[in-house]
Amino acid sequence: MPEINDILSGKALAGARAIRLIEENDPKAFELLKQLYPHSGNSFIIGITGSPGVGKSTLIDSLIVEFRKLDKKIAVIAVDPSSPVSGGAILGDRVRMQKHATDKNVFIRSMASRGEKGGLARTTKDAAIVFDAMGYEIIIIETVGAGQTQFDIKDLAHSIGIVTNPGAGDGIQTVKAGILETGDIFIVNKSDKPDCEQTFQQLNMMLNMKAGSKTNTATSSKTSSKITWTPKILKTNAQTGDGVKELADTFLEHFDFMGKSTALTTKQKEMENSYFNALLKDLTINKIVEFIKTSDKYRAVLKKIQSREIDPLSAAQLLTDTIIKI
Ligand SMILES: Nc1nc2c(ncn2[C@@H]2O[C@H](COP(=O)(O)OP(=O)(O)OP(=O)(O)O)[C@@H](O)[C@H]2O)c(=O)[nH]1
Ligand SMILES: [Mg+2]
Repeated sequence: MPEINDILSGKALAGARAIRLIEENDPKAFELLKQLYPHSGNSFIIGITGSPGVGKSTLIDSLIVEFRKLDKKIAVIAVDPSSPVSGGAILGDRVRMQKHATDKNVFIRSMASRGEKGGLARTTKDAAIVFDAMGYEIIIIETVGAGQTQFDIKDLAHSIGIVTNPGAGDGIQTVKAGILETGDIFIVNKSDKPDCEQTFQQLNMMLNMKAGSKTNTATSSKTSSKITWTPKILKTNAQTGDGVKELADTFLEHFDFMGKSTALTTKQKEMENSYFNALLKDLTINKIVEFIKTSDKYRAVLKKIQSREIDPLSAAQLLTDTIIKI
């Protein structure tokens, strides 16, 4: 098990060991995280999300350049990078972000889905705690898609950048996936491609419509005077770095904005709640199943399934309804 002090003093090897324990779902990781948690809560966590192949990794690579100019220590967690579009896979991401491989102030880690226990969201959160405790000022999480599960990028990051590309339909898709609500900064990447301006305008219109509908409902309530962040839209070329400085500045501006209002504290609380709920789910589920299995009812129902008196689906329903009555 890595030394806690080595992690806290930012030693890369100790950090890498901790992340490995998390990935392997080693019980030692749980104990380690308990000790690290009090030292976390200082990083600015950015989520970069968008469809496969929109250029998230390339953009992050360019963002690192900008953040390094500001002397920030950065960690990147690339979540489940397995898109078929770009050839996917962990190796691809490492290659794309390789120019920072020798910079000791940059830590890039890919994490693959294990499809078990709280899934990738919890593993990602665990890894973010390690990087946070190690003293990385900025943590960037790259994920494909947002708003699809109960515990996802909005529960992991303070600020969310949604990446799209120029071209018909992509803006519409964004809305369809219901992620318009989730984004703090919208990025039209691959600005070298045709129709960039059109996609920009399309997004702009959609965001204005959303803002308009919100204002209408807010005027009748006392919250109308509450200062809120207006989502920004930016155009970038991740390959040349065009517009990426503005993007880095906008992320920092958003963080600053949150810190000056109640938004940051509210967000932190939401993030903690989600993590706690995910942990609770993971820890209780096995216990409950084990408990149910010791009951006479379980045995009786099992017999009925075997004699085909009842189907397993109705049986599962019946059992959970009768045993768990809170
Ligand atoms: N023309 C152009 N190509 C770009 C730009 N940004 C990225 N690309 C290319 O788009 C392809 C996909 O880029 P990635 O950075 O791997 O995209 P991604 O969103 O991380 O992909 P996944 O992680 O697989 O979902 C690569 O071939 C990049 O070189 C850009 O601004 N302009
Ligand atoms: Mg990628």
